[in-house]
Amino acid sequence: MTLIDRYRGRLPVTSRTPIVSLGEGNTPLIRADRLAKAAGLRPGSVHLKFEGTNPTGSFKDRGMTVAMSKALEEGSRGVLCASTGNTAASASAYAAKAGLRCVVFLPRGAVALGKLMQAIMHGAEIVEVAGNFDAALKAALRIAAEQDFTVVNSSNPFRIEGQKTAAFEVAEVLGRAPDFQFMPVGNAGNITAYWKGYKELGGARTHMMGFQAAGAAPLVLGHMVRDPKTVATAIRIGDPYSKASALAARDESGGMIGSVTDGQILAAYRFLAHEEGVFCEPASAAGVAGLLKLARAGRKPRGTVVCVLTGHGLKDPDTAARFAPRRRAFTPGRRFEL
Ligand code: AN7
Repeated sequence: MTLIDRYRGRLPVTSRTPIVSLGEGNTPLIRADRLAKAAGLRPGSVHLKFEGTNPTGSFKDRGMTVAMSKALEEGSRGVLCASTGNTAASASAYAAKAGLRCVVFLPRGAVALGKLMQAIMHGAEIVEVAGNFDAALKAALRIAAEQDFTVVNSSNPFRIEGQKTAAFEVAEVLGRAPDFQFMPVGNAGNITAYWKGYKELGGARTHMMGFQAAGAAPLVLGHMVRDPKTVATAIRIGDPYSKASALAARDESGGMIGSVTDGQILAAYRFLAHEEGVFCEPASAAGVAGLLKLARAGRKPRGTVVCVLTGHGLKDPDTAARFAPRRRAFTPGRRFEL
């Protein structure tokens, strides 16, 4: 069953909406006892919502199935987005499936290799922007409005509607919403979507704990960042579109939005792959880095904890390659000691 069919009653679709699906959603919630131990928490209290198993390898697919289905229903002439990579990869694939034109505005030199390859293979029209994501988004919104293209960034409310289904899945598996949720924050659509999802389930109780990279932390600093910098290119965003709803999620839930350094992000990224067997992309590890940072400062969460891992590690082979281990040589015919 498609994600839209599974949650049809809670999504803005009708029997006339043509569904564009690639088999998104229904991602695993993985018990993470080594992570729990590292954070000083009880076994069984920490889970990873691994969104890397979505069709294009990120959570964007949940929103894209709804946004693309609605674009098709509305007779759109084409879709357009600005992206740090994952939105572009997802839009490219779903537009290919829908048979719609897809134009992606990408910050030059700042998109992980795997994401760029996805956009290329799905036949998107790629526009290189001489500037960062914030400049690309501004241009994309203006050009799409002028020329009547459908924007499939998270400014499109159908994206948020689709992405809130992840909260439903988490609550279904746990039997109720978690006490704490740790997640990365970039353009701030996903924290907005999860909070909407938990609220729709009633009795919202999950503390929303969002983490930005220290070099790209406008929601922590309280002002936009002109030249955002971080190894986690997915969240290299200085002026988040959904900042108001992200701050509302933080305040309504009694949560926080904090920052983690690139060193903390890469340590969490490596820990998850090494100790939990889950390979996510660097940005995805920001929430886990935040959990470990708070735990080390003696601010341990109580109850059940979910960390959202937003994208697959294979998206960004160049960052993984930095961790090249010692390699041993084998010569055929010689004995090899294990
Ligand atoms: C892996 O693709 O903004 O806070 O243009 O790819 O909802 O923006 C990606 C964001 C977290 C942040 N993790 O989510 C884009 C883009 C990964 C991401 C985020 C992104 P939002």
